[in-house]
Amino acid sequence: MPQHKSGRSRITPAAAAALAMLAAIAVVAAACGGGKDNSDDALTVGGMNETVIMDNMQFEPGNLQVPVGATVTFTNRDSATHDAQADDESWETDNLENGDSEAVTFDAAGEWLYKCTIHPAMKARITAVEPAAWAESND
Ligand SMILES: [Cu+2]
Repeated sequence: MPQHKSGRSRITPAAAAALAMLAAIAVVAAACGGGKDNSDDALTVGGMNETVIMDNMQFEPGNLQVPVGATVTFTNRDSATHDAQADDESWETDNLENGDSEAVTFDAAGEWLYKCTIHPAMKARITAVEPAAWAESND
């Protein structure tokens, strides 16, 4: 039997500190990695004034259709700070804390996938359609 060499396999204080730091980073990374992609949820057909709630690391409704000219108000009800930014960066909100809201008006037809830049896995979709198309999908 090889003689146990005292200290050889013990964790040094520096190593322990490094491990503690890695554990802390892992916790933060897990928090930052949160978020759910709701962009392919069943379509919600909305009107001229709609609200998208940010809560539980999700946008709700996640797949919203509005008529051209509609205003969508993003409201954060989560403990985490969120924003909303179109993937093509044609529109975005400021960082919204719990209780904050910001309105975005959709003046042109289009379809936008968007995300929270703080939690990029938190994704959703907004489609703005001409009123005739909106009425059709609303039948
Ligand atoms: Cu977020």
